[in-house]
Amino acid sequence: MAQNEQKQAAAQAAIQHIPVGCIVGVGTGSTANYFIDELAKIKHKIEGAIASSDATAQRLKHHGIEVLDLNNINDLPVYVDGADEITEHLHMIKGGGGALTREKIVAAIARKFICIADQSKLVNILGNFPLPIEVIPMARSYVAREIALIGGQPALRQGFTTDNGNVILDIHGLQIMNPVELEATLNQITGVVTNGLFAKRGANTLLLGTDSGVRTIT
Ligand code: ABF
Repeated sequence: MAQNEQKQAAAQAAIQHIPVGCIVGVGTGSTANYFIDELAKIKHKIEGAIASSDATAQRLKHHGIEVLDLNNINDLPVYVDGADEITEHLHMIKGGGGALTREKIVAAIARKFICIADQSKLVNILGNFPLPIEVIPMARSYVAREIALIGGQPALRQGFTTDNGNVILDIHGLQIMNPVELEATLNQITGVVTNGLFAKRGANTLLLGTDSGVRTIT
């Protein structure tokens, strides 16, 4: 199966995990886009969606799926999103698309996080994919220096502003042996809004599109 077919197969498999009548958290990226297209086919069976980015909100609305305000709901049964890297422990690097902060907020509220991905995303150790960090613009240089002190090589994502008006530093050169600890350490740096490690709150289930079908890891 080609990579896009693997993404689509994972997205199709996720539909089986959507309870009838519920509000669905929806992620960002090409794999999430396949999921939105599948969700559109069952839109009469859901109450609406929470979007993790402006781009996702637009795509949902284009399909006629109602986009709700997260502040007006108090229960989100399920969130479906992709990842840039994921381990068998279901720890992830996310944020390659720059939507990490909203993704992390939706993930925090969701009772169940289902990650959908093609087989290239499964890794033994996180860090080959540069770890994105969303930073308040005036703190950019300070945060970059702090990251260098812990052994990372930060690079400003050129020409990019997040949906929240901030910048992204992509950290290269990390081999992340303890994702839960590093996630907390990075959050302690003043000026950091969010980092792209989803370890404290990882995924509950991974639906991995592979050459031999969709593999489920829980
Ligand atoms: C989002 O989309 C991100 O957190 C991650 O950066 C990206 C994965 O994109 P794709 O599905 O296009 O590989 O889930």
